[in-house]
Amino acid sequence: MGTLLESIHSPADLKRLNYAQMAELAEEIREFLIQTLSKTGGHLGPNLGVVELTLALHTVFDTPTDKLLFDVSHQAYIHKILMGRLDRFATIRQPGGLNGFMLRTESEHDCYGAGHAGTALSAALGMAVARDLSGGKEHVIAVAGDAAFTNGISFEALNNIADQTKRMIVVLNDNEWSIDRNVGAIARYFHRIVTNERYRNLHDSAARIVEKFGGKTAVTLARRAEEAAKSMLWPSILFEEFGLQYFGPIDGHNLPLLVETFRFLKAENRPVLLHVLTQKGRGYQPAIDRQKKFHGLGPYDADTGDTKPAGQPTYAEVFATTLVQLARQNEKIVAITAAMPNGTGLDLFRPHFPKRYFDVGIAEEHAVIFAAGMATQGFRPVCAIYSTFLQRAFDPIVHDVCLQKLPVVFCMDRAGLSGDDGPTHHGLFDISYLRGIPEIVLMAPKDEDELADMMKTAVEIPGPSAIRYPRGAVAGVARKPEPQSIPIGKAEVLEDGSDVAILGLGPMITLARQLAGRLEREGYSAAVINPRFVKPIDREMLEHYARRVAAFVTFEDHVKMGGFGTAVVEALEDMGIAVPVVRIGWPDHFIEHGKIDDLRAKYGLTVDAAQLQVLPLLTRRQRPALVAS
Ligand SMILES: Cc1ncc(C[n+]2csc(CCOP(=O)(O)OP(=O)(O)O)c2C)c(N)n1
Repeated sequence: MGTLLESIHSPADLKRLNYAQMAELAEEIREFLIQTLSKTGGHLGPNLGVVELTLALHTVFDTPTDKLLFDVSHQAYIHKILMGRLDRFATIRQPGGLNGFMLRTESEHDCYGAGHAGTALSAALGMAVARDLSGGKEHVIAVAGDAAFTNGISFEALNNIADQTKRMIVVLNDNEWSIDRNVGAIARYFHRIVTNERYRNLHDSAARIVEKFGGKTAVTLARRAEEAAKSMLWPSILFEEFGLQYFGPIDGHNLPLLVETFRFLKAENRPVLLHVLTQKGRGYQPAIDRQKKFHGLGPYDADTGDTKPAGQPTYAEVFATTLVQLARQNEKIVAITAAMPNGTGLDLFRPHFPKRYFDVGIAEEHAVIFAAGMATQGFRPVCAIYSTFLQRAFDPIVHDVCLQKLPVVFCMDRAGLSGDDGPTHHGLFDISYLRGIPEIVLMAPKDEDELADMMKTAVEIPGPSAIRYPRGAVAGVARKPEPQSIPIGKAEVLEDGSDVAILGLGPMITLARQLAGRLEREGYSAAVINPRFVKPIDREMLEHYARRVAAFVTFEDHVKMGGFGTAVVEALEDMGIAVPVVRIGWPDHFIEHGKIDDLRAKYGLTVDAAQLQVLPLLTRRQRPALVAS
């Protein structure tokens, strides 16, 4: 690690540097990021793009007094490094270490936590208005990527900003990429501004002025910066109509230009938007060449950027290849993603059916209502949206899809604990938020073969349906050449038994099997059941076992509250049956980031914990005949 970086302990240390030192520091930070993240994994590309931008922001503004927000905040690593977390940075995304996003509990410099896109402008406006009401003087700056402007909330905020405050700075960090290429009219609009010759000339001459005078006396600098900024000022119709003064586009890697521009904007008494052009992956060729991969990735070889070859396919890949199979048989099937073609696997579907593939941008609510519209016209939309991001679309699911009984299929990847990304990304609430909605069929496959069967079933259901499956590698079972539909609302009994019925939802069936094995060895007869359906739940199966067993055990990778186990309890209660249910799932609080196995052990999602809870219930029943076997 270079000496300059080590010498930065506070915002004041940063402010003492001249431009040459800042440029040196920027290079040190890049090298530090490339090396450190090669071991931990993380959002390398986005952070390499905002090194100079973050340095400039922290040079001009004073956090924690001034409020600096990053949209999504996956690009806030440099902010963390500069704001007191250099020593711990190697722990990022590691158990017990720094979170990969901004966290209010992690530092006073993290004024707002995030992980989902589109929140920075609204939250910043809230802070600016709070400041105005309480007579404060601080600055509020929201940094948002170009893809964040494909999100409705950003525009809802823009619609409000000029009416509510006179002082707020929005920085549009435009690198032309979302995770994939940014899409839609807004992306094209930004592109037109950037490629417009007139803008280019203006900003080139502005950059020359600032470069020429950078380093001279403060008075000269201030005057020249103002001239530079004014010469860059060129009304961008869109933002001007929203009442924000538009500046830019400026080179987001030119430190003096950034610093002087922020100094100028700091003195403005009107809401402003600065359009900054950056390059994702700047300074690291593997990240520039492989933009999608380096948006966010696991450990890699720092010299080559290579990662370990994947072993088993992922659930996302099985989802995508199955959808191709199904789409061949049914021309009404269309696929929709909200800016996640890569993560959901739909980029494998796109080349087969380019006209039946839709990336709507980071716009989950729109994605769902758009699907509803297509469904009214006889299409079979399949919305591939992570469990955590589908939270955004709760009302469209209720109001547009389910209320109208429209046959939209929700394929929820990353359902269950997401691991390293932490609480903003864990998919632990989808059963709770979907289960209470009338009309929806909710399923969870135990393995990849069943995922394919459930997808076939889902596209045949005349109403809404949802399938939840986890992040990462599949179970590795044999696959049927063609998926088969399964009977709706019917569980699959894998092993019959008469003392205890163990239900393992989705891949949690593995824990159910392990528990059954242990209990069998203790002399109990254990049934192992793959519930398949959370809704409609198989009441016949529950009633059948309720008459025979002393207890049920449910395993789910979901919060217990409102989850699958709760559905079992409710169904038994409705049937007037009193059999104890040991529910194994996540407790009623937000789970931190970490390794999945460690967190399961910590929070009792284990066979040991289940055994401990269920044994007393079985012992009380006293079954000597079985104990003897
Ligand atoms: C609501 C929501 N949907 C999807 C995502 C997944 N996601 C994380 S970052 C990202 C792209 C962000 O692009 P941009 O804002 O332009 O920032 P960049 O990474 O290019 O710096 C997406 C789609 C998310 N975080 N939140």
